[in-house]
Amino acid sequence: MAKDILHETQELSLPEAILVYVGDESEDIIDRRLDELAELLRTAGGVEHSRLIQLRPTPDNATALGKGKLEELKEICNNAEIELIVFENELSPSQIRNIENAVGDVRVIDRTMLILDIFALNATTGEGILQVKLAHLQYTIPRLRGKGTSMSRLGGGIGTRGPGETKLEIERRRIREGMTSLKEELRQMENQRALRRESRAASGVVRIAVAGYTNVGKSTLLNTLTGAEILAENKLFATLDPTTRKWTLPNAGEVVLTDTVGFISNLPHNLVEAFKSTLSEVVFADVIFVVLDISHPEVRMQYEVTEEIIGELCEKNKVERKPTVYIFNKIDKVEEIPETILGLPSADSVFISAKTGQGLDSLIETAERVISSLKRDVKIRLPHSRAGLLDTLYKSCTVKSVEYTNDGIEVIASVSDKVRGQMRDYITEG
Ligand SMILES: Nc1nc2c(ncn2[C@@H]2O[C@H](COP(=O)(O)OP(=O)(O)OP(=O)(O)O)[C@@H](O)[C@H]2O)c(=O)[nH]1
Ligand SMILES: [Mg+2]
Repeated sequence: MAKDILHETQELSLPEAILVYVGDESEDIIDRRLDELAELLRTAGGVEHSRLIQLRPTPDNATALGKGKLEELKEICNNAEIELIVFENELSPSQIRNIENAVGDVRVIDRTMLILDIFALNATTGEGILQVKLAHLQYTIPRLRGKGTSMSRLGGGIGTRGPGETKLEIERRRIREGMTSLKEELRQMENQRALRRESRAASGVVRIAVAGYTNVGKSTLLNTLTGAEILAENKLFATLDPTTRKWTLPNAGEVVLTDTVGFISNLPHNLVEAFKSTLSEVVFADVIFVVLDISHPEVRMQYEVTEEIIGELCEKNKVERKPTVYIFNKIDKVEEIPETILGLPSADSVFISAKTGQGLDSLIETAERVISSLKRDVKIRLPHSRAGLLDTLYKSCTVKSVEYTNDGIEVIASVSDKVRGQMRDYITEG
């Protein structure tokens, strides 16, 4: 309910907008970037009015656009009564203010601010909302600082009036205090998350994380596989809060699947920081399902961004990259396998439609195969008469400790399902 109201006000406050790009990338790349920006705008409840592109190696320090283009922008805004301009480029606080001053009564935002807006709309749980708040505050502090410097420089002209220096100081302190307590609250939630994760790990149930670029169909897949009722819609970042559901496989038994927050290229740094606990769920799983949208022209970029983010998360959390199944989704939308996926992983990859159910058999088969090759810690007690089996263990798995006792040889080893089967009679735990 509250969310609906938010959506409505958002639609009212985000009317038609001009999308602006400054840079000198190729035409293709510019189109792609602006298409994605248009999708973000649509998700936030806005409508694209037109696009303005300025080809120049670097944005202008003061106004991002050059003089002529800025004039052009002003004219379009006046003629079409535009109230919002969204820059693809990251803008500094002073650039935003200068452009707003030059163009008139128009709100200027950049891609990061748009993404922050969408996150604010879509966060539903306590943790999600706190994470968004933190990201917002982290974004606000430098903006305030910018206002402060310009204030002292310009002496506070009309249209640049912000809080005075003292007020600004108070405001900044208030935000910093707010951030400290938010971080503390988040840290506690993160601890709870870690505890839940540990107890799941201890239970020995295989955990699978469903990861991938935003809007590729992760939630739809989870819903199809488990009968969950997670919101799935044609909007970016529909899911911000990880949801976990049981999934029963015919041969591998029960596993748990976790839906995760979608990735996007150039994920704003503030968001990565704020969402690091939720994002990290991906790399703590035993298996990763990387979902890709085979019908999307940018499927290769989706793949690259996903791999990059997972790699960074592994590094940050100091965990190994887990076995991965690549799921090319939305196969119902293409007539044949497109060339765009040439060179993308083909081992442990499947083609499916989460919507129609096509290909789910092969997903189940592949998942079971990957699960059965997973290694898990077990305790084994070998009778002295079977000491020879220790050799087998050394050869086929990772032996973590060996202790000779009167009752036999106590071994802790990380083993695959196959070895587990072979050692069945001697396993005492796990
Ligand atoms: N045609 C078709 N559409 C699909 C398929 N899977 C998902 N979709 C649609 O794609 C859109 C996005 O699906 P979601 O499941 O919300 O995607 P997501 O990856 O969870 O997205 P975020 O939570 O925003 O990151 C929805 O409109 C789905 O109906 C599919 O196999 N075929
Ligand atoms: Mg989702």
